[in-house]
Amino acid sequence: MRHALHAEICQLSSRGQTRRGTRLYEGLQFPASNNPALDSPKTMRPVLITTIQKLFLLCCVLTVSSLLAESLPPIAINDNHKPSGILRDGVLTIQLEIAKGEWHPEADDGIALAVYAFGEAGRPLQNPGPLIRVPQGTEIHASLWNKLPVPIAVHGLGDSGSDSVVRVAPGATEQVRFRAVMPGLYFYWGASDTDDLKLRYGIDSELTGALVVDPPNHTVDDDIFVIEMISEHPGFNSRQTLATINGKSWPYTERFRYNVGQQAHWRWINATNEPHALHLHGFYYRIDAINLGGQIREYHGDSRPLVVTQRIAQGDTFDMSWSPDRPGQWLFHCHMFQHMIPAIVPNVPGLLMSPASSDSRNHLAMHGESGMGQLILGITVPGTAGASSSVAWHANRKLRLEMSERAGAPRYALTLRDDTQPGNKGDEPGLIGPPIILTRAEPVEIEVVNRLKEQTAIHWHGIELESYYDGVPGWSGVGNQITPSIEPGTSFVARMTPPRAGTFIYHTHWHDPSQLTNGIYGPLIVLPPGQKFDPASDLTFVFSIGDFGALHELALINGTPQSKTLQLQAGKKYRIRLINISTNNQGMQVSLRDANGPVEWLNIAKDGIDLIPHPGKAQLTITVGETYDVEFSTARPQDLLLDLLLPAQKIHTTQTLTFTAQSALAPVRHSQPCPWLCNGHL
Ligand SMILES: [Cu+2]
Repeated sequence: MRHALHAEICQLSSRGQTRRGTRLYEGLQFPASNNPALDSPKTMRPVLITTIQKLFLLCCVLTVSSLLAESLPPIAINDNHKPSGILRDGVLTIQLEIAKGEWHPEADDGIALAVYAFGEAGRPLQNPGPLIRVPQGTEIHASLWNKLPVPIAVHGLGDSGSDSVVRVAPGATEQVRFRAVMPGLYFYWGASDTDDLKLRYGIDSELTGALVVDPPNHTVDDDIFVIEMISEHPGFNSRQTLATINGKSWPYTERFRYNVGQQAHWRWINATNEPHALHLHGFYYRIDAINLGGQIREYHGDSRPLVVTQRIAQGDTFDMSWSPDRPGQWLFHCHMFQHMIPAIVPNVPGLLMSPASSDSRNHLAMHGESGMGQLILGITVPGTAGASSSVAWHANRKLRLEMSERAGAPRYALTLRDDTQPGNKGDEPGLIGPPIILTRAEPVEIEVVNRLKEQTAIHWHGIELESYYDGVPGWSGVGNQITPSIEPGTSFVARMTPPRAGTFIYHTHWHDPSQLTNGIYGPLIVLPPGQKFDPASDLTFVFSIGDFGALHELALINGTPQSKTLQLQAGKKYRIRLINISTNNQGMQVSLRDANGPVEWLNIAKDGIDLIPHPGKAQLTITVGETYDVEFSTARPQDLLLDLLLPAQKIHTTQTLTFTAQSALAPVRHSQPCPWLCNGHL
């Protein structure tokens, strides 16, 4: 049975990758198991120690002692608020140094790691490196002194957008001169043995600094964030990662406090070897500019994309603006599971500073009651608890979302019942959570009932609601009213009045990947008032990654790796909602194709925000936490493939969409309960 399944789902993964998938889940569920110190044999054979062995041991002890004695200069954390160098008469002079230092990615007295870092002559090393920030037209005179015993190639110190590289031999100093031509957000970075940012992963991964060119007469009112990451190997799918924002990992990242109505301008640099999916809880944000590999695209006014999740590829940067209109505790974080759990210090040579750090390594992996770590920022918007929520709250609509366990995969079953509709006992559970259909501006209460043996929490992704109902246990809320986790046998009532119609997601915010790979998520669809949901023309495809035991990671469409053919009508217009709620992926590609490649569809919404409808190739890169809505129709009967490709994981699955002339379409009957949305005919 499993062999047949394996063959049919067209898995491209080799055995090696499958085994890596195994480690993924072992690593995620039991982060400490990635720690070789903990994987050491529990029993030891008695050993007869000879004189030679004694001498050898002595040498080892001496070597370790000398390593322990290695004293490195401290690396200061750089919040990117203070520009470096001396700016005089249109020329910025800066003396940069590159050396090895001691870095504390968590508490200042917490775990210590030995990494390469940039510094400015006469000042401590910094992570990220010194901020170079100049007005447009400034000439930059930089010197680079490499104090390391290895050569370093420094990229990005050149005319805006150019990929200049300066190679600095061990002990040497090089001079660079360039002009800041184009306003925008850039960065410079160094590496010891690669010229490809995507391949940088070891102790040189913290060699990054921001480079900002301001337009004339610019007033600085922004925050600049450099994302850096050390991983156990270059390229995709590292399961041991230490990712940081401006040199710190959550909960030690900078905290922000904004008043209701205050404007925030944030600027992000991805200097890591993986893309990220940056998601804001509770609010939308505007994209002001994107730097795609040196090409800056600016947006103005209302043409700025309005999103809740933005993908940022390796080497790219983007600028965003947002303003809170409700008080509470909010998060901004990477939605890739691996980058929002406590770091697992990668097993790369030279990183850990002392044997004692193996404890720290364990500590680093296990700390944090909420189970969160790495790429997360916390935001507090002060206000009064319940000021707006409890006053005159009344919901005509009351839903119950019940979670229970079941045998087999997926491990969890979700059912929805509408308490306001007498006799509604809910449908049979599908492979993922049922669609929750809400109406814009209609207050609703959703009671989340936990019949699992473990805690959980549900986040209403993309919905602008009160912080207390946002679903991050131990964090969301206002003042002393903080969202609890939903304990086994209890329930939590979430209130919301969705202000927009569109495609959203509900998903577990409990930091255990088994919930996210076993069905605790589903589509959240908000309709305009007066509109009825029509599953025959309104199709939802939820893309995710499933935990199928022996088969490891499988790409799923609506909860299944083996989608049934979907019978549709030629000549009929369909709204298609595309949702990515996978754990990790790098560039999930979704396309609708015939034998010649992607067909055309009409792009109509992203993250629940209507776009000016525009036709385009039916091919999208969708990152974790994004939703896209498109419209599609075909005049002639044909078979099309909805194709889901996760290139990094090398996994692939498809669903056939058969368009038949209207008269030829026979009614579809199901002999067994149909998994939710699996074929569009509920
Ligand atoms: Cu990420």
